[in-house]
Amino acid sequence: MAEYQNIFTRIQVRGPAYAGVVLPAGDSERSGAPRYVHWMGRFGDAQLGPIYLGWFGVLSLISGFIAIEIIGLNMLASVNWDPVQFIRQLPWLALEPPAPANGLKIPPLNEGGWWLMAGMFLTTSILLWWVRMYRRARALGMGTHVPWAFASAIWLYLVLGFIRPLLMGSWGEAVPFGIFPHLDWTAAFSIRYGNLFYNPFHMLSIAFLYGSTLLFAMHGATILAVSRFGGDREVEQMVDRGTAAERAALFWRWTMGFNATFESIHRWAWWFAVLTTLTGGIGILLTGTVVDNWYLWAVKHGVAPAYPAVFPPVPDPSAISGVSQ
Ligand code: 07D
Ligand code: 07D
Repeated sequence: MAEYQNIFTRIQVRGPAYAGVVLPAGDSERSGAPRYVHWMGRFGDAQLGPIYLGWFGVLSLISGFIAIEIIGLNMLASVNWDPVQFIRQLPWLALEPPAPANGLKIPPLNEGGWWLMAGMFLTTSILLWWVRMYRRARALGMGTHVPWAFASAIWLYLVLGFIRPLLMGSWGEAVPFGIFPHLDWTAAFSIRYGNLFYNPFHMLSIAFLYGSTLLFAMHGATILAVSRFGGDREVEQMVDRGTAAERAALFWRWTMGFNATFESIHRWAWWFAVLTTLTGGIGILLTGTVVDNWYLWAVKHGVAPAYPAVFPPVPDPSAISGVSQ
């Protein structure tokens, strides 16, 4: 028997196409005859379709399209409608939120109004996509773990672009659309509020983010390593622990003294991923609303040492004149 090596081998199991379980009355039909695409099978499942769109899906795609259209056309306008410069400069182009002085008023289109409109459409699109995910999970009789995990990401997104700007009383606090501009915003935000590293919720978010990658690597590797014993049939190994699960568990008990189970590892993964954006959103929400300077906060609470008296006092950036308030 040829040895089954699977670091690089991706097997493509191909049975008769399966349309899925019967959907509840009132749901629209799935569209498209199933096809097989070899190259899709290299990365995921080779079966393409049927796809379920439904009204929430269609409306979400329409609003997402409008949002991208508004962002793209504004960026194109910013390079004088020159398509070559648009492509060349794309990573640097931006659609910026209104200036801080505007507060929460609806600004003229060219002074942040387009940003507000794009944000509304993008948010509508994301929320409708969430509803679609929730409804599809229910329609299939599944748990709603995926939509709730997505909700955690949406929480951070809403805090960054909507909830916190509302609390701060200015759309100008929100994130611009654009690839590098949103990185500049991230760096500026950290500096403006006294270094985000000292925000304990940023610390927690980082620990969960790093933890997620570690867990993902450990879990993916473990399952691949025992798939020659049928370990990739994870659910069967959960309810009826076989030699694959025994070996996988023993491996981790040997190497680190503790092992998750075939079931619990997925709960670990779910919680780590979900907590990354959940704690992150809390950290951003507190910034500027409850805590104005994380470094000074950390000094006050004994997390960071104060600079020795030989240095001049550290000014609070918000107190420096010339900085937008
Ligand atoms: C791999 C799944 C696929 C998703 C992809 C992203 C768009 C944006 C729109 C040009 C893991 C699709 C991208 C639809 C195109 C326009 C207008 C997910 C995977 C491939 N960021 N961020 C990126 C977003 C924030 C930060 C990349 C979105 C915060 C840093 C991409 C949001 C802060 C770095 C991107 C968002 C922040 C990035 C790769 C929303 C703090 C990078 C993303 C909606 C959290 C990295 C040039 C990725 C990079 C990067 C998208 C929010 C920080 C463009 C949609 C405001 C430090 N971010 N980001 O792979 O290369 O995600 O930037 O909140 O270094 Mg960001
Ligand atoms: C953004 C959730 C929203 C996304 C949604 C997706 C579409 C596209 C496309 C289908 C990512 C919508 C999708 C519209 C559809 C297709 C193709 C999740 C998002 C709904 N930091 N930092 C974090 C680190 C520093 C700063 C989190 C590390 C500096 C700010 C994470 C370092 C400064 C914010 C993290 C570091 C700074 C963060 C993000 C190191 C900059 C945030 C978690 C080693 C100088 C965010 C509390 C995440 C946050 C955040 C990591 C450094 C600023 C753990 C490792 C000190 C302003 N940072 N950071 O999952 O939550 O994001 O902070 O230096 O807002 Mg940070």
